[in-house]
Amino acid sequence: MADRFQGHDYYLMDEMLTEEQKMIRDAAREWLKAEVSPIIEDSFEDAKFPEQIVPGLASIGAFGPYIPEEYGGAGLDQISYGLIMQELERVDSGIRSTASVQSSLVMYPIWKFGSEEQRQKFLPKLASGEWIGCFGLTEPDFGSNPGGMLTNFKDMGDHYLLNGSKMWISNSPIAQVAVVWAKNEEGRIHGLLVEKGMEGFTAPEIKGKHSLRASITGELIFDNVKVPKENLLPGKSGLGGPLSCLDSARFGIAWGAIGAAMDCYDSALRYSMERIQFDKPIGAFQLTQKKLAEMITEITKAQLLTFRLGELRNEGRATTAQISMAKRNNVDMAIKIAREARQIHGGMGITNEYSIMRHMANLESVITYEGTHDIHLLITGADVTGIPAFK
Ligand code: TGC
Ligand code: FAD
Repeated sequence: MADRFQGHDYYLMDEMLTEEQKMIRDAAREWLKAEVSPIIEDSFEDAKFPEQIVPGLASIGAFGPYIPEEYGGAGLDQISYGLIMQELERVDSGIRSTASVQSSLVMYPIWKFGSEEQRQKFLPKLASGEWIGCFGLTEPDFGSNPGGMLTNFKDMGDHYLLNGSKMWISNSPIAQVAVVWAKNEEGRIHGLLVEKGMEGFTAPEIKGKHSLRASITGELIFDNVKVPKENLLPGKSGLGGPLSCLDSARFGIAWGAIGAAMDCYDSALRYSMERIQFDKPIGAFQLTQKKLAEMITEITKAQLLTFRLGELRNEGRATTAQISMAKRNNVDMAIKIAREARQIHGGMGITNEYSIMRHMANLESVITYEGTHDIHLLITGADVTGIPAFK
């Protein structure tokens, strides 16, 4: 079915965007409608990441939107980055995932913590999509608690020897480079750039996902991998390294979730005008109107929250806890809207003629990765009380 999506801007927030921000958003929307909407249901059904869209993703600035142009990035501000993530997730969370990982979890740490040689070697290839990257933090026994990780490396004089494994890694089977977080002999966490083809390094795919099927997910297995010393990220050690990357990715997800919610609302609004029951469009019934009115209210609140967060991030003032609040609120909002939109579509809502079930299934991953719904609540709780309740 043709992509008939129209954006929703109840509080005239476009007036707060610059001409450049609107242009970037509209260009992304147009490209996605033409190139990704027609294939996304098949990609989801086949559980296959559509690798042919990678150059197009690069062309709309989805890889490293805020990375400086000297490294191949688009040099954009944080609101532009957010708007691109919104447009990507409006079509599919898995496509946004690919771009989030590439930008905020691979390019960001290389840019922020890498040496100049590492920036020159990796960033332009990642920005153009010639290389895909992945980010290995989670382990089979350490998800919400990454600080407990077992993956480790030893200093062997002329190289490091890396052992361990990572689980649930977006893009890993197709990645040329993995940013891997591992402990040194003193137990201090560092980032290592592990490249495809290094002996002892494999990245098998995780199959059987009922969610995020258009994104490829895998493991990372390190069996005595010799990592050259120049592949250690020199600029940061400790859990704060990966956690600061998560700040950037979670910010993008907060915007992305608005895209998924808008798509569900847009579809439900149109369907409620076109579907006739009891001789009336179902949108004429109060119960349908209640659903639609609550959806647009929640979307509008999320847009305002997230726009302000974008301003704070542009000024370098957004806190981790503020980002957590937006990620948690917006993903929860989007999942609830997807469920309500599915009801408005009746039986048709469960089919692949509409994007609703795909969004709903995808959002089950989004509410878990990058910090679960409850972990983000605890981050807010710790922030307002000063008492961390994680342990
Ligand atoms: P905690 O003691 O709070 O902090 C440890 C050290 O890190 C520092 N820190 C930060 N630094 C920079 N930026 C931040 N946002 C930071 N947050 C904390 C902190 O100051 C401390 O530094 P130091 O020098 O004292 O060592 O850490 P904790 O072990 O108590 O854990 C806190 C908790 C639970 C909030 C954290 O571990 C957490 O966020 N857990 C959730 C894990 C998670 O989100 N994993 C995501 C994996 S990646 C992913 O899912 C990608 S999905 C693909 C896609 O995006 O599409
Ligand atoms: P657990 O940590 O075992 O949590 C299980 C449940 O326990 C949750 O409900 C959680 O909220 C709850 N819980 C845990 N601790 C507490 C606590 N202290 N208090 C209260 N409740 C608690 N990781 C990467 O590193 N890179 C990636 O690219 C990546 N991509 C992913 C892609 C997909 C599709 C998925 C599903 C996951 C991905 N992840 C990735 C991993 C993701 O970040 C983790 O799944 C997430 O952090 C949760 O970890 P877990 O699954 O081990 O759940």
